[in-house]
Amino acid sequence: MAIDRTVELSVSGMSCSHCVASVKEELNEVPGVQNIDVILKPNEVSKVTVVTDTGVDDDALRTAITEAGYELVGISRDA
Ligand SMILES: [Cu+2]
Repeated sequence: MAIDRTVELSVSGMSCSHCVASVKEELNEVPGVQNIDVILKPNEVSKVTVVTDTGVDDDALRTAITEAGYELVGISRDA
């Protein structure tokens, strides 16, 4: 049985649907990422929730956000 886990990313610098698409595109390339949900808060800190059933590396998530052109300002995980 797969255990879903979620990782919540706080991302600054996102302002429109194109930003959302860029972030999703980069995160989709990170190994272990199953699903991505974005709550866009233009010019504030947006919430990006990543679902994984295998676990995912924080540094890989950070790199993906940076490559999309935004800044990862926080990571929190379920227990
Ligand atoms: Cu944009």
